[in-house]
Amino acid sequence: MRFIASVASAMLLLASSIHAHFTVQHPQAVGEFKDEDENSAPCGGYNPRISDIPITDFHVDGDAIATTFTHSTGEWLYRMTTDPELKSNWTQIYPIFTQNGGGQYCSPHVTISHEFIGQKVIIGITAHAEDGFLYQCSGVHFVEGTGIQPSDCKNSSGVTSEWTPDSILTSQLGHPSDTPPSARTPSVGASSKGEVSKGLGVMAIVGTMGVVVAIMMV
Ligand SMILES: [Cu+2]
Repeated sequence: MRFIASVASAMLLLASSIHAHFTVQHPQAVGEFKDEDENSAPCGGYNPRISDIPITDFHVDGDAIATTFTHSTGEWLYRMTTDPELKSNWTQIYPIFTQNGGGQYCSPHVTISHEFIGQKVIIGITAHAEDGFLYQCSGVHFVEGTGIQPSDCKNSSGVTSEWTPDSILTSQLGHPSDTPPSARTPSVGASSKGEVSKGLGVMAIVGTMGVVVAIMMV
């Protein structure tokens, strides 16, 4: 009996460690950490209001972002937004990279444009792991200067990283519906734009007819 119980608890422990995805050490993550909600955008099952959360000073000339990853490989995107609703305006603040090897990873010198000094924003830390996108957020106040590197800003042994263009992660930036079409396709001329919208109109009509036919058939 006792043997079965200890095996069961060991398996439970193993299962819980497998599902931890990742945690954030710096800057302090906001909200209660909920493992099962970590795949929910933008912050892992939590919608922080910048006025209600702990805020950490983040030095624009270089400060640390540190995480602990339970997967053996994945891509990372650090982003930020000044949108209080956290719905749009996500801007990349560091090159996307691949982490090989699980465990601690620290980017000691993430820099921010000086135009944001004095602002309080949400930094989003997003991982693209084998089980999909995973999200955490931190509330920061951008201040002048360079931060003192925290003592736990280090990589676990055997962890390596390399810059990776990850187009799937890039889709987590901005917000497509907030971008006017002209800004999305600056090279399209006025006349061809007309053709495009005419084409879209036909597609919309065909689509509507399809729906009507589908309804009639039901
Ligand atoms: Cu995971």
